[in-house]
Amino acid sequence: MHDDPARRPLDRGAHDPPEPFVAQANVTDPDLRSAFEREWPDCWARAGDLLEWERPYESVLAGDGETPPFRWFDGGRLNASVNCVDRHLEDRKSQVAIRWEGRLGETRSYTYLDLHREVNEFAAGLRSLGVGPDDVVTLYMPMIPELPVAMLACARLGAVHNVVFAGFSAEALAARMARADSRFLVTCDGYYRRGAATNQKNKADNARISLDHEVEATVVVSRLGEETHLGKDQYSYVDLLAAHEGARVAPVARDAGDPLFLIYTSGTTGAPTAVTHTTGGYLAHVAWTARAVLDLEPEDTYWCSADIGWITGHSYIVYGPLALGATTMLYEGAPDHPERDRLWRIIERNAIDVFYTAPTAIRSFMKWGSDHPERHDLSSLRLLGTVGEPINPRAWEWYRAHIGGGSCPVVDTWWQTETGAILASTLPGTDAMKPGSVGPPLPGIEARVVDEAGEPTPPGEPGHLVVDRPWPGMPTTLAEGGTLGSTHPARDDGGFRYVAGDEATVDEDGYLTVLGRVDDVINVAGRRFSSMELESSIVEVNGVAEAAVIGSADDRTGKAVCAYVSPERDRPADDDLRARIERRVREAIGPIATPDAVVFTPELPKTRSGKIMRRLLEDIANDEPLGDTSALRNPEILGEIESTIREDA
Ligand code: 6R9
Repeated sequence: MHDDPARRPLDRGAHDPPEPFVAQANVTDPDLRSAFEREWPDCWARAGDLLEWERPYESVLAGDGETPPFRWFDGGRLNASVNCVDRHLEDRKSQVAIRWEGRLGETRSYTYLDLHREVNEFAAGLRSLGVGPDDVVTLYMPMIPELPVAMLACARLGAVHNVVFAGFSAEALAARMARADSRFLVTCDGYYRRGAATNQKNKADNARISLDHEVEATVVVSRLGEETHLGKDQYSYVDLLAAHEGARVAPVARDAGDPLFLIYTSGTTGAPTAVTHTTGGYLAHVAWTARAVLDLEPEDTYWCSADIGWITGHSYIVYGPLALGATTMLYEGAPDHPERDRLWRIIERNAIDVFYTAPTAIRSFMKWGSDHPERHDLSSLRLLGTVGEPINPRAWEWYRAHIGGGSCPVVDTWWQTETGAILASTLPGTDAMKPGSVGPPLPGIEARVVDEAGEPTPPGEPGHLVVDRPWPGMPTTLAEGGTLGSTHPARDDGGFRYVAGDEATVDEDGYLTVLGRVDDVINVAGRRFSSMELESSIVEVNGVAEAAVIGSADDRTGKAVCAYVSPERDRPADDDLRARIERRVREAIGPIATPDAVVFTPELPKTRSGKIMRRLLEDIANDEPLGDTSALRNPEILGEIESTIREDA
């Protein structure tokens, strides 16, 4: 795409796609974006046609594409489990579909044939317990193969799954079951966390007791292999499979717009809310992006290190890779157990082709040092991806050099629980990569940056990231014409607009840089700073691993910059480091942004999916009562930070 020097992005540090990669890439047509533009919305047939339909769709998008309801693949009927399992039997029944590595180092592999058998048997089991189309089945399990099996078994029956992250409390589980009116639960006896066994069944029982409605059936997977007491309406997973050995369940054909699952948003800024994703539009969108952005092919062994409890795991551990017939890796453990090279060991042993992870993980890898990946042969890797937060250019370069050996493209993919699938990213076979920028909107996606009045911002000027056209993976609320999150700034002409709640800029090449959540913008004396630009300048300082920047109340400037900094391994957190941080911010951004306070902390507070929770740091800095901490993974760090601040004061 950038052979013509005039079209080459001017930015220092841009990387062209490596030639050996391009030679084999799934998408290499430099004009794909304009083809999508010309053919919109029919261009999305490229996604729909990756699926097997029981009844073909009549139109890619019914109606004028401007006014809801938006019916993607209208008239089409399909079953998601057929698309992720049955249809691969002909060509690759003996190929591994799911390869699992447990916390204690155990491994298990399911071929597509194995997966087909177990999904059918479990679907038969669920059906015998009364599960039918549109019933909501809550799945409360760690990263074990029974979780994707249960998801696909629900899909086979036309039931709607509701995965709740295994680390959530009984109370959080109960709230999510109550809101979904979910009368079926699949859980496990327990699982290992940091070397110790946790009692998951206990949490599930407590949730059940606190619910106002009755739970008709609970299925318990034995992960620990110990004797578990099963009460009334409780069933053992293996017994249920045995009772339905060899059973075949006819897949229930669903309308393209019928729900496949519901899932809760991550809740970095507000309370988590549920969104529902569709069977046809969602599956087509995740399959297409897994193919075009992650470059997946059926021969690939692919690993996304997210948890299935989050949207990333739904879309890019389970549905995307399995729809394409690839081998998807499932890892139950922690990245630093027993050693800090655990992930690199897994990549080496399984010859992983494509690896997808989050900036928070990459920052940890940097903190732990490059000697860990250097001890392993990572040459099987062809492409790297990242998702979840803005990635600082320094972390991006580290990832490319130390994990990708300098020869893998790195795709920085922007999307959300609400969008279901990737909406913005470079296409690795055609687009130059700019570290820190996610790249252009995907073909067929009308993502843009607008100001408070709703008008497109000039290049480099921050504004609201919005999506001005429907997309196949959109959730049912938006498809039906409802709203999600903020509706400001709306379009003048009243046309479709989804306001993503992120702040972004766009450059002359149409590349988007996501700066962070709109709520995390800091206004110092009338100048708006994004957390991302300040944090990026701080992590450029030698010795800094991670930083989170928030605004603390200031009489003079309205807000003052307060930086929480976590130093690199074995580096001192001293006045010298503090001075270098202040100097760097002054140089990179300007004196007005110089931090008023630099607080050192061994860790930053993060959600269970690894996103920095700046809202809580803001509460601490402003001496306010802490807001909702239920989404936090490391609540104990807040107390430490509070006492550090008080000692310093
Ligand atoms: C998939 C997922 C969504 C929020 C989103 C944005 C942030 C995700 C990003 C990114 C910068 C990227 N985000 N990808 N920010 N660059 N490549 O993470 O979904 O948990 O709902 O979070 O994550 O702020 O709005 P979800």
